[in-house]
Amino acid sequence: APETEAPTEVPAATPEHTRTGMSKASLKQAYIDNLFYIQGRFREVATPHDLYMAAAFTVRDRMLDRWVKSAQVYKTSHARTVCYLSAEYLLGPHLANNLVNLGISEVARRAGEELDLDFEAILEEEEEPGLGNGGLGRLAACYMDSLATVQIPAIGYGIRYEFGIFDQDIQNGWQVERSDTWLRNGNPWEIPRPKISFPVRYGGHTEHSRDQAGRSRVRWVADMVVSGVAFDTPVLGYGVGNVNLLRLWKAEAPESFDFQVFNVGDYYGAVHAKIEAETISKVLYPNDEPEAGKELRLKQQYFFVSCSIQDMIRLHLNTVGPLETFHEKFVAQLNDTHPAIAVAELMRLLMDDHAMPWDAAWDITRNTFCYTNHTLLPEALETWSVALFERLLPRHLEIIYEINRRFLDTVRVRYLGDEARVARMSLIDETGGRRIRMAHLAVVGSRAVNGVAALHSELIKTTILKDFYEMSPERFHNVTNGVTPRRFIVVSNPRLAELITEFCGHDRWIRDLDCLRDLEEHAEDPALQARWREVKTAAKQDLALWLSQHGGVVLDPQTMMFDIQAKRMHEYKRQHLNVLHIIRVYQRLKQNPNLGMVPRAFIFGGKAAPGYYMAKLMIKLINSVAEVINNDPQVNGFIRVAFMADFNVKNGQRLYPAADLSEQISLAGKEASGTGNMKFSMNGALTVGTLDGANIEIRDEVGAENFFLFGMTAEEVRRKQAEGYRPWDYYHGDDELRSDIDLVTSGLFSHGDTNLFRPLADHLINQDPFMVLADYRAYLNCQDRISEVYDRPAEWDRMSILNVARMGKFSSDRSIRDYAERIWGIEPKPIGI
Ligand code: F55
Repeated sequence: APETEAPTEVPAATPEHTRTGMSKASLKQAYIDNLFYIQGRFREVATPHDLYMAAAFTVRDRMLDRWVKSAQVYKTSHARTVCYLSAEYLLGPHLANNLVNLGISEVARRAGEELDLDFEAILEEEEEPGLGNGGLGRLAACYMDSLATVQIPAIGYGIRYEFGIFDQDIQNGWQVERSDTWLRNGNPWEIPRPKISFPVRYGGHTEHSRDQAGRSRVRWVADMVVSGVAFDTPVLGYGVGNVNLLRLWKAEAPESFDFQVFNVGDYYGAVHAKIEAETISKVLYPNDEPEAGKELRLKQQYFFVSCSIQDMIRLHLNTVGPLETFHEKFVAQLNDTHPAIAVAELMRLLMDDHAMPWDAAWDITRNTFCYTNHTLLPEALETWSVALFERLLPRHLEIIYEINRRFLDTVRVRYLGDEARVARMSLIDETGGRRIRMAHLAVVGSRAVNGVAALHSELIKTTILKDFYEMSPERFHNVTNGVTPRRFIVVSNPRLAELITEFCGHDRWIRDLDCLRDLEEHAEDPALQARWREVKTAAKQDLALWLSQHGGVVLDPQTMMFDIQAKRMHEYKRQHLNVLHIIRVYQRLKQNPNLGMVPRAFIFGGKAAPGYYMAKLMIKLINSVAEVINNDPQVNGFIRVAFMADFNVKNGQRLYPAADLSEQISLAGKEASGTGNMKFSMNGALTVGTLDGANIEIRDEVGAENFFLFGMTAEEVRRKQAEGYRPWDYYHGDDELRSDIDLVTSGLFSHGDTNLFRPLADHLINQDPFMVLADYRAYLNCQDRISEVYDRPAEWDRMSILNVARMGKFSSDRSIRDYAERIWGIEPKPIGI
């Protein structure tokens, strides 16, 4: 009888793509079906957006198989899991990336061709989820890709902002912000989980009492409650069966908050309360520095942290339990201090909701969290006023006070009589208004602390966390950042990927970036160099075409060196140093039109925080200089300036492949790591850079002779600042520098207005906190050397090949393995395809 027969097995010989619906024929059929059944369209009348949605659903369907299997394996094997807590995920478009990670880019492209689809146009149609500001948010996205690829069970927790980072327009040279409506047309990559939702409370007061056993218990009576609902996005590993989870929380008014129940007769008040709840996940704060005193920002942080910790506890109790082993099941990585309130929240949940005594709860908490610091800039260290905390999170304030009391007792015992040290280390800054130091909370509540590049991790120990390092040096680590080669080579630079594959073996290097070393022995091979140059020129052509269609600047990809600085606009990143170099070249050309220099396109991209006046003025300056230079026939055959509007992940992917020169010119000691530096170099750009952040390690890897170094070291910077830095002396001591700065305020770039750029110039001459003037001469000299080398193509190409060949270290797979081995103590859980 049929019932007794063994289930029909798919014969092992059947190719994998046929069994899993990934053959060309099944992709075509699935696509047509999705277009019809989900979008309700025939091919003939479908809009570009319909065509994109059908492609997205076709790909998503093919991820679900692996996703469900991963979830099963993770659950039944009680796998130890990493929870990455981050207020930001700067994901970038999913479609192309998921095709690559599924291993079906090629077959999908062919299926598309047979359906007469414009593949590139479909990819273009996707609105990227820009749920982050810059490096920190993009790092979280790279780490999600690598966690899955190196097969570590992980959940990324964050906020499902309805509006991500603003879209940037340039109008009359100024930045104009437009709101980012990425969800307008629906998001095919997420799966709403209305049943996975948690209450999050704010405000009110606490009530202290004792239970029957005489133990003290605390009840927090809040005066506002919102509900966090999970939205899940699967994250594929490359070439493996592992699929991890990105779980983002959306704030809603809880059902119990319904009109009748709470607000009889106050219809308006009820709707207002609902809107107030939904406001919490409405918009990403567009600053890459903390907003002082913004209540909504603290609400956002607590909102996603509380949902995430409640979810972790639920998962733990559903599987292994009991709560005493929570830290064996989970390790939670704090992406900077934005989620640091998690320390107090886990304590609260363990003690108040699960009746655990303080010591046991503290043990678990401290063994659960690890903290990554991303900045040394004092103004970027997050603090919250005690008053705000008391109003919003009264119970957490009590817990923080108690953590602090116990912690400071250990400091006092360790350093008898050193009350100055106690004050420095306190979680509460008592100088001025009382404020909670979130970095101190993160350090005290964590098992491990790390910086994001070797120099940065060293500087942490001697500056902002010096006292903590002295007390427990064994808890301090370095994990140098990395970026994913899937998105930043394979997806964004397919020509280069193909060329690399010829030398480094298909697939191998994409999973193990150290394999790029196989290129090294061919670095001087003229045949490879010629093809290398073709690949670069083709990418430059793509970019030039795109720029000419968006903004109108015409660049010559054949003759011009593409010199690119793309990153958030910030004084410490010194985009104005780059501008001073442009102005110097301009003046030289004006003095001698027959200079015979190497033609250059100076390309910029980057957003300024909407309230950061100086950064916005730098954008205006770049565009103003561009206008003059690009329209001056005496020079525009040699130099052109372009500002790419709306630098985001998608647009970044157009820039990295096309760069000859990568500008990484921050003042030494200020850029914690940088990650754009890695993306450029991996795509064959040479770097002009200071000894800052990961530049140092990039230079160590690629070789000092293949890196254009200039400027002071962090130590020299420290010394000069201690001696008293006087930018005024540089201004008066260097005729060319003075003439370049004076040209900025001469009115040449501002239609005669000598005041427009005055704040910028004055700030440089009088304060210059990031020592632009001190590094100016070294930078110019270095740029001259660069031009000379660019004039010798064989030498340049050799250097470029060696850069790519030696960038293996900067794969985020390596970073994640470092975390797994040195910090998390977690093993891969391989899942086959
Ligand atoms: C965002 C919000 C706040 Cl409140 C503060 C900072 C940020 C932010 O975006 N920071 C950021 O991007 N930091 C960068 O992190 C990168 C990843 O580690 C580093 O490479 C980079 O040096 C650092 O500036």
